[in-house]
Amino acid sequence: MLYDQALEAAQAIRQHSDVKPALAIILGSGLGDLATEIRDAVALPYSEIPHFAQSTVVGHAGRLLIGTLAGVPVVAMQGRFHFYEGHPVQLTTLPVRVMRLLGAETLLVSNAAGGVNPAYQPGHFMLLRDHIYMPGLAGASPLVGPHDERLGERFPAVGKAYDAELRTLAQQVARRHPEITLHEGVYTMVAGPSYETSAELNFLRMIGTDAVGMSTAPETIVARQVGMRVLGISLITNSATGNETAEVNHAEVLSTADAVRTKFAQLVMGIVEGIGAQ
Ligand code: 6GU
Repeated sequence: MLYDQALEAAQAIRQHSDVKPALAIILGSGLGDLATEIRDAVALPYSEIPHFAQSTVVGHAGRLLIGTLAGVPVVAMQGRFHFYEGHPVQLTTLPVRVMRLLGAETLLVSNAAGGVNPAYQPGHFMLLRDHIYMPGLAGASPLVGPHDERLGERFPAVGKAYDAELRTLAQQVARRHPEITLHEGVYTMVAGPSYETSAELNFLRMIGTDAVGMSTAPETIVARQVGMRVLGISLITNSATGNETAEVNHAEVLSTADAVRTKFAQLVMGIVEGIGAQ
């Protein structure tokens, strides 16, 4: 059972650290650097955690860190599991259940995304106000399967999945850093791993997408099922309007992430400090 797997993983992790994290962080493509800011960190490769899959993507390290960030006890995933790697979606979100079992009550989830809103430029950030979960609408939800009461509700409400108070906090932090542009918008998750065609981008824009990526929505849904507050941040790595001259590629995604890593660290550190003060 999924719940027993999560429990076994949490118990194995507790053998290595007795820190009880208040906050869980998922670091997206190229954003894993923030992990170096975690103090007194215990780092566990996913291969050492029962039931964890392996992260197979360049730019994703594949380890769990437990320590303190800006004075707040945290558990952080440096690298995540994607549906497009061939893992069942229930498995890609298992770490969220595990981090909740370790004690985390809030999830800060980040990703690299394409900017569909024409005002979004590479290097800008976007807070997720809401999401459209394309694979989930079509049946690939992490909550599909036999129900076990220990997992949470069978039919969780996700209408207000992204916490308004945490978004306000993030906006306040961004205002202290004039070099950071922080939008707020709708993230659409597609399964990938191919990027979108021009026609698909047209469609995504018509349905209200501001940024498009290949992760996050299933993790948010599971986090809501287990009762966590969620803050989602996209780094806009490229413009995905369908009118651009050059096609997007993974190297471009990583190089934009690399160029803004200091801004991302400032934003997240400020948010974590604010969460610590709550
Ligand atoms: Cl343009 N599309 C998708 N699906 N994911 C992305 C992206 C685009 N840019 C970064 N990640």
